[in-house]
Formats: sequence, C-alpha cells, structure tokens
Amino acid sequence: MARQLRFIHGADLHIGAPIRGLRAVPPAWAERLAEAIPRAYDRLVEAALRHEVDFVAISGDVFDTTQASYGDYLRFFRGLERLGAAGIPTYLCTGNHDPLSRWQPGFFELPQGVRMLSSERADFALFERDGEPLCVVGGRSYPNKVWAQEADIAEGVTRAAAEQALGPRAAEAPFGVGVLHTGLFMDPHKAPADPARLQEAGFDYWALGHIHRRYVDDEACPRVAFSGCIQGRDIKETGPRGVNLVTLTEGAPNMVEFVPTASVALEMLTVDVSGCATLSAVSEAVMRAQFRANGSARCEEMVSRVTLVGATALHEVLAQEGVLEDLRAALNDSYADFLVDALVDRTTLPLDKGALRTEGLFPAALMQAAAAQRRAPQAQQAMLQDAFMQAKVTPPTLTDEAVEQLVAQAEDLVLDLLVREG
Ligand SMILES: [Mn+2]
Repeated sequence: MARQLRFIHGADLHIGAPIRGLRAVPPAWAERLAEAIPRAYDRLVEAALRHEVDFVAISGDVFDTTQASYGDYLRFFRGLERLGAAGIPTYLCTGNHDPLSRWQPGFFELPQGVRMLSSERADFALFERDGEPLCVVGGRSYPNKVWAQEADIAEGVTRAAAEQALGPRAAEAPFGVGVLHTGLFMDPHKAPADPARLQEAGFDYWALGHIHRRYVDDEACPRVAFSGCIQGRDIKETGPRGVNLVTLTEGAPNMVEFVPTASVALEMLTVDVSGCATLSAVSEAVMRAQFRANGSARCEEMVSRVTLVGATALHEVLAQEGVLEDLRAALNDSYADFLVDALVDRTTLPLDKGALRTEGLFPAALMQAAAAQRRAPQAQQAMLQDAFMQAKVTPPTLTDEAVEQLVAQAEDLVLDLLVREG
C-alpha cells in the first residue's frame, strides 16, 4: 500500500503584533483585535489536532519582533505543548522578524518533540512513525535580522545532504520536506531562493514562510508553497488567511488544502450606491456588501473599510456634517460581529458630462484640461512632486493609476462645485 504523510504547514504567526492601520476602534473591538493573532494560532493548533497530522512545520516569523514578551512566548509554547501531548512533533525555523540570534532561550526550553532548525548551516531531522522512517525534514533558520546578499539560505538543504547527515535510516524515508523563511523570487532582500533549484533538491514539498499571501507553484501538484500569515495584521492584508494541510502520497500528486485560521477578517469594500434613494438604502447596501465579503472570508468577525462610490443625488446629503459618522455608528450598532472602521465618501453628483461639454464654456475647458492631464501622467507626477517639495512635505509615491484617479477626482470635484453654484 502506498505510504502517506499529512502535516500542517504554517508560517508568519507574528505573535505579539498589533493590528495596524485601523481608524476608529471602539474598546470592545480593541480587545478582540488584541486577541486576534493568538486566537488564530490556537486555530492552527486545533487544526493539527483535528486532522491528526503527523507533524507541524512552522516556517518563521513566529514572533512579530525580537522583543517578544514572556507572555508571547508562553502563548506559543502552550500550543507546542498541546501538540506534543497529542504526539505531534513540530519543526521550526525562525524568520527575519524573530531571527534565532535574538530568541530568548532563557524564557523556555523547547518542549520534547519540538525541533528548531539551526541558523548556522543546513540542518536536518528524521520523522519516524511507529519506529519507521517516514520523512526527512531539512531547512535552516534565519540567523540575524539582515540576510547577507551573497549567501544562499537554501545552500546545502538537499535530500542527499540529509541522508549524509542523518545516516542510512534517512534513505529509507519515502518523503522529504524543506522548511525555510525566504523571499523566494518575490522579495530579493529577504534571503531569496531560486525555485528551480529548490525543485532539484530532492524534496517533495517546500514549506516556506515570509510572503504573507498564500502561494503555490502548481495547483495540480504544489511543491513550493507559502501558506501566508495566519491572521491579517493591517487593513491591507485582506482576504482569507490560514495554513496549508499537506498530504503527500507515494506515487500520487501532492495535495494541499487551505485551512482558514484568521479570527477577524479584514476587508476593503467598495459599495456602489448609485441605485440608493435614501440613506437607509445606503446602509442596507453596505450591510449586504459586508455579508457577501464575510461569506468568503470564513470567519465570523470582520473589520471593513468601506468606500461609497457611484453617481447619486445623495452626494450632497452624504457631504452634510455628521452624516457619514452617524451612518457608520448605525451600521456598527446593527451587527455586533462587523465593524466599519471608516466610511469614505467618493460618490459624485449625477452629471450629464456630454451635455456640459457642449453647453458651457468652462466645463468644456475643464474636461479638456483633464483629458490632457490623463494623456501625460509623467508630467503630472513631476508637477505634483514639485508642489509637495515647495510645501516642504515628503511627496507620496505616485503611479500612473494614482494620477488617473487624482485627475478623475479633481474633475468630479470641480464639476460638482460648478453645478451646485449654478
Ligand atoms: Mn512575516
């Protein structure tokens, strides 16, 4: 019978990290957010127990900083001990946020069954089940916060080197798994690695950490994969977050199943309210958008940043003082598991731009100017940069799309004002 191995591949826990970039957070939510990452880690541990996996591999950035507290370590080690009590070993490497040279060995001794991979050189361990060698685990920890550009973190992490280091029993193991914290080809500054060389190293699967968004090289048979972070840490880390449940079978393609772990989903929602006649209809449209987004996030609690768009006669109503804030408060009161941290109004007045272009001299000239600006985004970037410099403010990084958006907003704003004055 074909032998099989199942394990959880997790990474980028960032225990101790605050959830950043949120605007208005009531006290009850501040508590939920402070617990979001530890709860997501608990869900990783529970997934391993529920699926009765052979082992857990964690690929770095366990802690958010080199100054992780005793409490952070306690939370992490309690999870490792729960796994150990169920007979599930854990293989660990450190990342750029928690390099091995800055770990606090004085806080806790690694529990039995937990194996930290060396930061000095390629390091190997042999996983056995019922006395039978089943999997070679190879990898290397991140040694310091900064990775030397010329060094290769995957150097020497090969099946052949593992067999040499571990002895003849390792050669009997049908499976091999690599564990690394690397920028791969996505981040050249954080120990990049060449995926083609990883493919040639003789391992079945590479459990990687560092990139916070989930990635697999080949959906049909993943061999090089990032599980992503276990919980979004700021409003830009939207969408589902979790770990990989990996099944390796002799003579069959690898199977990787995503297991969500995030306890609070973070989302950026754009809601078109052009079809809304009243504020209560706007409120309902936002609520519908929240439930739709939450359906795919697979966790109950959600913080969203909502931008209202569309041409609507309500544009002027939304601009009245206090209206957006009241609307946001009403939304937050109506459903306890959802929080809108900011409600942004980008609606416009319904204007007949075609008519304006032919009727008025000024609107026509304005729209022509905007069209000219759109054709030369580079010139606009230079002009904006100069304006920032003159005001002694650091200029933002501007892309062509950002210029396009600014031009569109400026055009809408002036036309709005013009129509209102008229
Ligand atoms: Mn990370």
